[in-house]
Amino acid sequence: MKSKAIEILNNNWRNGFTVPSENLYPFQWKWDSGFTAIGLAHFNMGRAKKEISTLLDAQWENGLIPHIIFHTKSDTYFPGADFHCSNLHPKASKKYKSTGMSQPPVTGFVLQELYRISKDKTAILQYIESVIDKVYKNHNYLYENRDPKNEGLVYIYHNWESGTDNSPVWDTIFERMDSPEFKFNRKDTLHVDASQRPSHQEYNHYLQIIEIAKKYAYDDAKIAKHSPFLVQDPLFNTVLIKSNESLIKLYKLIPNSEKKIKQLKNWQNKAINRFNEKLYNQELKAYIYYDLRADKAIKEITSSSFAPIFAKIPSKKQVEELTQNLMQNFASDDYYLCASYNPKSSKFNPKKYWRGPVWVNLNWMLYKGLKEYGYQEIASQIKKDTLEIVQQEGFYEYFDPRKKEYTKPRSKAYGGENFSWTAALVLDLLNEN
Ligand code: 2M8
Repeated sequence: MKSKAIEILNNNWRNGFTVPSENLYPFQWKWDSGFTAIGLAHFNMGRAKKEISTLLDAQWENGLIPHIIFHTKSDTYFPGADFHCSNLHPKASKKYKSTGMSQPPVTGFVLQELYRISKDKTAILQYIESVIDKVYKNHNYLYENRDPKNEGLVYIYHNWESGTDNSPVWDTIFERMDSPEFKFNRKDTLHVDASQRPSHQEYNHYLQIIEIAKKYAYDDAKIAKHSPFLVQDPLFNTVLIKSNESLIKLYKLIPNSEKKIKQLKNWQNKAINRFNEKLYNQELKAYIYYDLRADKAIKEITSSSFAPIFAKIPSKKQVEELTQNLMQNFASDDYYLCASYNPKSSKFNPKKYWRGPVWVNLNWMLYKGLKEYGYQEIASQIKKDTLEIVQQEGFYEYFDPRKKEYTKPRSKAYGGENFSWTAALVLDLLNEN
């Protein structure tokens, strides 16, 4: 399994960065890049560093790190740089074409992972010193521009910023939108069966939100006022909090960092308190989403509802409730951990992208968090489930959570093949003692 994972990462390497999956995703994606660097670090630290440096090189002058960096031309993906027109923003990267939105800010905790994995702590610390301020600047951008009510929680303005693109959570937002019918040719469905991808109507909404952002030249304050999609997402905020914590730990190893540590701690305290106050739902015993445009909570349980375990956000009581919920509703004897959407809901679709399938990056985060809290048994089950489905099906993008399907001969793995973060994170799990 290890050698296959390395082979995939080698094949997906493109002279400075890794594509998530050939043809389906032919550019550099922000959070994919971070997860991939963790895998690369196990066999080629130079490449792991290069992956992160390339990503950070595309940072905008205002601190935003874009969600896609279009390093090369490709006609296998839509929408490309010409649709996004991110150069409408005066502080967009002049060096690279990119989208005008971001993705979960993984880079902080990824640097800490590189430090953990590296055998040469002096050399890796030297590297971290050379890039860490860019990551800090990214967090500063988020708190200054994505938190209009100064709550300590940042918003996302597009479902693509969440990383969980077509989660049923966004349905109520799209129902409120009156998006036009765009004329475009889908490219994703040339590579993957349409039943495993978002619908055409959903793409109309995705494109419409971008059109609105373009109308305001990607200005954050105007987006906060006018975007039909404005959400405090538990996953995005979890990742930011986890990365804050990593930056604090790493800055402690770097001289003259007191001011930044102080600021990070301020962000962190405020964020964790507000997160628990606003996003923990006592009745559902899970973290939920907040729709800032409608000014109300979206009470849905997804794998993101458990993600705060990764950043030590829940109290002991909350983590007990969360794990009971996870085991009762998402595990039982019938499902592999962890479905991306509540398997007991009528909208659960075990094959369709973020509406049900298991994703390795979410499993990896849950595994790490549960272990830290001392839930060794559930953590081990997540690791075992992850390795079992990949072993049986291959390094796919997402997997069917229904165990009984695995007794049948047809494929239970969906989306892109030879998927980079699946390979990278499986490699990380396999390299653990
Ligand atoms: C998926 O999203 C892209 C748009 O960003 C797409 O469907 O075209 C998501 O799973 C996202 O989380 C991921 O980063 C990206 C590349 O793997 O693919």
